[in-house]
Amino acid sequence: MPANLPPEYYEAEKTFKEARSPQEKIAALESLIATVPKHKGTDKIRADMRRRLSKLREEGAKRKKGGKGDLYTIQREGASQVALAGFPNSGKSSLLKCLTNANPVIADYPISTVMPLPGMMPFEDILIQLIDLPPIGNEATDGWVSGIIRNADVSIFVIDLTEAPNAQAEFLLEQMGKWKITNRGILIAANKADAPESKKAAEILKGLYHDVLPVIAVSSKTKEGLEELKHEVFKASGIIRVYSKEPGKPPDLNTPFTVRSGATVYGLAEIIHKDFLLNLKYACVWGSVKFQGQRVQRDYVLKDKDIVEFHI
Ligand SMILES: Nc1nc2c(ncn2[C@@H]2O[C@H](COP(=O)(O)OP(=O)(O)OP(=O)(O)O)[C@@H](O)[C@H]2O)c(=O)[nH]1
Ligand SMILES: [Mg+2]
Repeated sequence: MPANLPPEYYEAEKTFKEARSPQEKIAALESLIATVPKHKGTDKIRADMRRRLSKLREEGAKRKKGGKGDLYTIQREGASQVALAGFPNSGKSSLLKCLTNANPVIADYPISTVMPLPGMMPFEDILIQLIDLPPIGNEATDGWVSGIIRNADVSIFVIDLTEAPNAQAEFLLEQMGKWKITNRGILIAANKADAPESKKAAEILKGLYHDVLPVIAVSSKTKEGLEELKHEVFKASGIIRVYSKEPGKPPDLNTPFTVRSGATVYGLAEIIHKDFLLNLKYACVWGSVKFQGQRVQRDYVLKDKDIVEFHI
């Protein structure tokens, strides 16, 4: 970390890290740039930040031009984006309501959901975006629904344990195959586990599918299985949380960086700051290492909840 950055920089950096929407990010980055003193030693940092700012502005402008189609695309927020897919009445909206701050229509008639609705699900110290969708198998909506599922990092198949669950799972997997949606995080939330016949149905479903994808029995009525579901969603997202630390100071455990699992110290440096990337001598890591605070090379593969201190 360059020695000559003022304390306001670190405050502003924190706000930037916490910014979620593109508008918030742009505003926070503008404030961050303003805190960097202008001299030769900070030329690189400022140039890098200005590049990042113009990229964010370009992305914002592109999004605005999107027009009508935008109704059916959901802007990414949080650490990962998760689509809820399933048959009518399987309980997608009920799960969204249990797990997030959103307030969807829940009804005992089919196709009560007609538009995509996002909500933010807290998982420990991060937020994950869930998107409620109309049911699969409806010609009028399948086009854009499949688009949202394709773009998401993870899909949850919400299956009603009281209505031929095995056939639902088979149909949904087949449909994903037809849409060529493969090679991504998918899991099954076997819903309505509170119903009398559900225990046995859940066991059969797990027996059929647990080699292929996680099957979690849940109930939005009793809240059974919801914590396990959150953990599995996090795992399927393929991300880890890492915390940064300045030499001689305690780590900032409030605002994790989320990076792809398999990311190295070098990869993290790339995300945090170009300056780290160019001048990195070594890093110290707490967490996954054998000796806490151990020096590691730049190709060290980070694990969830590691704390990283960069030395430049
Ligand atoms: N017993 C029981 N009923 C549930 C559970 N979750 C949802 N339901 C009921 O199932 C019905 C459908 O729930 P919704 O959440 O609207 O289902 P949906 O999948 O969003 O339905 P569409 O939007 O029409 O596709 C409602 O009557 C809910 O009260 C559950 O865990 N247990
Ligand atoms: Mg619904």
